[in-house]
Amino acid sequence: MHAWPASEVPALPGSGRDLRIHDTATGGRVTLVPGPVARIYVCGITPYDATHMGHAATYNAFDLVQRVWLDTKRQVHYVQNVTDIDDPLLERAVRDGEDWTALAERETALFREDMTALRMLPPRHYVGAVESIPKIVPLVERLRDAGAAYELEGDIYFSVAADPAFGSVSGLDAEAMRLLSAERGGDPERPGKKNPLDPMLWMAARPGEPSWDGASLGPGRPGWHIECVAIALDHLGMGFDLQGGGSDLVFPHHEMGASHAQALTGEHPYAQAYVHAGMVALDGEKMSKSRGNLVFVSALRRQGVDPAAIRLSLLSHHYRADWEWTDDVLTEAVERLARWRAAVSRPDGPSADALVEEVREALADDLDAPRALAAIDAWAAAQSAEGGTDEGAPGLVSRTADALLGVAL
Ligand code: 5CA
Ligand code: ZN
Repeated sequence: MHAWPASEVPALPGSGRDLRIHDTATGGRVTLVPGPVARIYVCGITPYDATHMGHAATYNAFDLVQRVWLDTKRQVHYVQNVTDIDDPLLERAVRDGEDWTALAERETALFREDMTALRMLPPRHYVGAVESIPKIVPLVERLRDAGAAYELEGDIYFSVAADPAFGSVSGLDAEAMRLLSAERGGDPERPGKKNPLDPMLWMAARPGEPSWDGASLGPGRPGWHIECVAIALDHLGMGFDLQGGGSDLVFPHHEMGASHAQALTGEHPYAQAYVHAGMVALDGEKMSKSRGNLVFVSALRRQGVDPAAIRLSLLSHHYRADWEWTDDVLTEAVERLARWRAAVSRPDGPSADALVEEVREALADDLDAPRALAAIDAWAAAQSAEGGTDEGAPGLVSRTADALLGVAL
């Protein structure tokens, strides 16, 4: 699959700082010190509806990670998937009497447009589940042949008992896992499983549903977690720097993904850090395609909202916080954007050297975007109150907002 075009990232004077970020697995901060090429995998969309503010907030968080790394002069090898075959996509296609491939292609195209408008840096590899099936099948066969997977009425399940480290990503107890598994695509009630939590790796073909050649597995389609593992191992390998997604993916998705990969390779860990963005809500409930309480990026763009203001709305919340989308959030962002643009449009201003360092430090400190915004707010306020004589300052502020926050002034 192709990704979307990259916006330019201006170089800043001096050099960036290493990222200290909250890791779900350890429950504390870790300092990530990647090699010259930082490796990140972020779980992509299931394309059955348009990009909502919750998705955008999650991708914003991991875009900041990339920008911090680029500022340290590293390259970034970023991989993202598209879950272009899964139950919710098929269910929506049936509901709307639409071909499921057409639905997935249309929504993926809209996602690319939204990401481009928001200046989210594209992944180097943007990979669909369907195109990955030839990579997934041999992994499932290997797990089965190693005794880490078993068959149940034609379906193949992963045995969580095969990974001694199972549970170390989420740190949840068995009961909490069971509840979340039932809520998030698992089938803990299905009789015959070795452990109720065991997730499906390969689903045997069902009448009326699409299926693919699974070699010795028989015709069917891939489970959700093995999809991301196959793509991440193919493009990044074990021990990559950061696995990202929203906090709704901690369990089962990222727990199971880590276990699949650890059982396959005998190595630990799958990722150096597991990083999760908070959930964005509307009217008190998590924004989700299944609930339908959505504010779409594309709808705001159609209404003429500047994408930079949408981006500032996202940046005004800490990525780990759960927060509520309201009209006021957007109104404040529109006002902030106007203040910043007025401040950088003058030929000179107060020195911005300290501001660059403050924004760098804020982001390196667990992606504290609100603190970064406050630093630029303070510069803009000083510019409007007393101005300054530094001719390079307005340009430097613009480049800082663009390079580190993805906001074009
Ligand atoms: N395709 C899978 C991941 S492999 C999936 O979860 N797709 S999704 O379309 O449901 O979500 C895409 C990304 O947005 C995931 O990282 C998910 O955690 C995140 N996300 C979904 N809803 C919200 C929300 N309300 N707030 C913040 N992030 C969200
Ligand atoms: Zn995923």
